[in-house]
Parts: sequence; C-alpha cells; structure tokens
Amino acid sequence: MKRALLLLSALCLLCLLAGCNDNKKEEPANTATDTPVPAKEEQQMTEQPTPTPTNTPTPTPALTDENGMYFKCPVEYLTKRDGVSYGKFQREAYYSDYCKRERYYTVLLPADYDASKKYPVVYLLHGIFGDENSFAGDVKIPILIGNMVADGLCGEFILVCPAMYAAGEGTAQAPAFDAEACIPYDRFPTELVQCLMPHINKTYSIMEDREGTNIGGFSMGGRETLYTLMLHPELFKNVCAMAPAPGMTPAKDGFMEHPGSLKEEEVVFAEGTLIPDKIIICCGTRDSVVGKFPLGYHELFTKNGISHFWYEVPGADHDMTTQYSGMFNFFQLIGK
Ligand code: FER
Repeated sequence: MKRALLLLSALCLLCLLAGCNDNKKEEPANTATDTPVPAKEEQQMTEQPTPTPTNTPTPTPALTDENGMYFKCPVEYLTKRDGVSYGKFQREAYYSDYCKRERYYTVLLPADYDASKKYPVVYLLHGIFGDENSFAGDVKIPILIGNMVADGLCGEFILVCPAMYAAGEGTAQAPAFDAEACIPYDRFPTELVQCLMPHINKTYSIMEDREGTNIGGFSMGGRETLYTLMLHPELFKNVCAMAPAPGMTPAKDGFMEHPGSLKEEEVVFAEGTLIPDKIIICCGTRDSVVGKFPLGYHELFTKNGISHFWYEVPGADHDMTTQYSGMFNFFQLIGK
C-alpha cells in the first residue's frame, strides 16, 4: 500500500512538471499584452533591467528654441521626394558699371516659374574665396526649397547667388586674408544696390519693393550681409547671417587684423529708419573658423538695441549643418 501511494505521488509530481513545461511552450513570444510576469522569487534571482514606467515619455531634444528657430534642418527637407518638382540653377551675366566689367550670378527660379506672377527674391552670399557657383554646386539647395514650398513652409521665391568679390579698377583683384584684399568684398553692398538689383528686377518677375527683398549669407557672406543691412536697412524684409566672419567692426583673429568697415558705435539704425522685420544670426557651437565672432555680433546688436534672433547650431562646425539650419529658418520667412 505504502509503495502504491509513493508511486502515485511520484506520478502526480511528474505530471505537474510536464504540465508546466507545456504551458511555457505555448506562451506567445514577447507580445506586449501577454508577457509572462515572473514570480516574485524569480524576479529577485534574475537581474531584470528596471522597467520604464509607460506613462513617462522619454524626453526628446527640442527641435526649436523659444523663438521657434530650428536648431537643425530636418533631414526630410534635404531628401528628394517623388511628386515634388525642383528648380535648377542657371548661370547668368550682367554688366556692372560699378566694377566696369561683366559679372556673373547664378539664379534658381521656382520649378514652375510663371512670368505673370511676382516673386520675392533672396540674395544669398557665399564665403571667402567663393563665387557665383558656390551654392549652385550644392544639389541639396533646390531640394530644400522645393520641399519647403511643397509643404507650405514658405512661398515660392527666386534665389540669386551673386559673385560677391566686387573688384574694380584700382582695387585688389583677388581675395586674401589682408585688409586691402578684403576691400572688394566691402564694395559689394554698393554693387548690389546699384547694379545687380536693378538687373534682377528688370530680368525676372520680382516683387520689387522691400516686401519682396531678402538677404542672407554664410561666413564672409554673413559679414557682408550684416554690412549690407547696416548700409541699406530700408531695402530688406528679412536678413540672415550664418556664421558671419569678423571684420564688419574692428577685430583680430588668427587670420588677420580687421580695421573694421564700421565702428561699433556706427552699428545702429537712425531714428525713423525702416528696418527689416526679422534679422537672424546663427553659428555652430563648434565653429573652428569664425569661432565666437558671430556671438560678438549678437552681443553688439543687443548692446546697440538692434532687435534680432540669435541661436546656435548644436555640435556644428563651419559647415553645411549650420548653413542648412540657417537657410531652413530664413526661408520660412519668405513669401509669408
Ligand atoms: C577671417 C575669418 C574668416 C576672415 C574671413 C573669414 C577676411 C571667412 C571665412 C569664410 O568665408 O569661410 O578673419 O577675414
């Protein structure tokens, strides 16, 4: 009898164990609702990572600052899409009375440019040693603009990329890191206003007044953007200086000593002057070329009471990340 009882208990135990194993096999793998909860003792024995409470969202870095400036251009705006038409840069010439020579620019017309419409224009100024081809060589610029227009982030506009080195008779003929060779860059605002703008206005279907006129630039082009702004504030609706190079005001860096195109106290708008709606200054946090000079312009503008937006592009150097970020914020102001 004893033996029979023992045999029966052993059999029951075997059945139980077998049953447990079967259950385990049937458990659906890893579904959210059916994840088996291990017994208390099991939890203590195996080191489980602390589960993240489901009601606390993982913090994501902010896309914009408190003024709505995007730190970076979202990558989907730099990627070609099906069903969006993109414009193409073309290179054109005009005669400059100011420089007494033929000069060049590239122009990106809207993909479906229609001469019966009036478009705003954006002048975009290249960096030192650049020319009219500097931006035109970048296939992502037409993509960025086409995608922004397609998503209604900006209106259609005409992008004009001049050759900024406005050498004339009796001036240096090629850029370099010295004061004399920088003079033709500082002649650009006059060349723009006297020669290029009238040429653009009569060649394309442009909204000719300040409402439709915008200027931006990178590095040396950022510096000349700010200088153009100071000389002709009434002409522009929006302005964007991306990583502006030193030299609009006196400065000294590893490249050269800048006498300054303006004294710091001259960086002011006369009372009653019509000024742009928006001025953006930005720079990468790791800019290895212009360093903290853009921050210096921001501080000077603040000190002199010039209202503007300043932001930094996290982790960016003197590079395209900074430029696409600046363009993405700048272009959103166009045609609005
Ligand atoms: C300078 C530092 C930077 C300077 C120009 C630059 C003429 C321009 C850099 C660029 O355009 O990328 O001191 O002086």
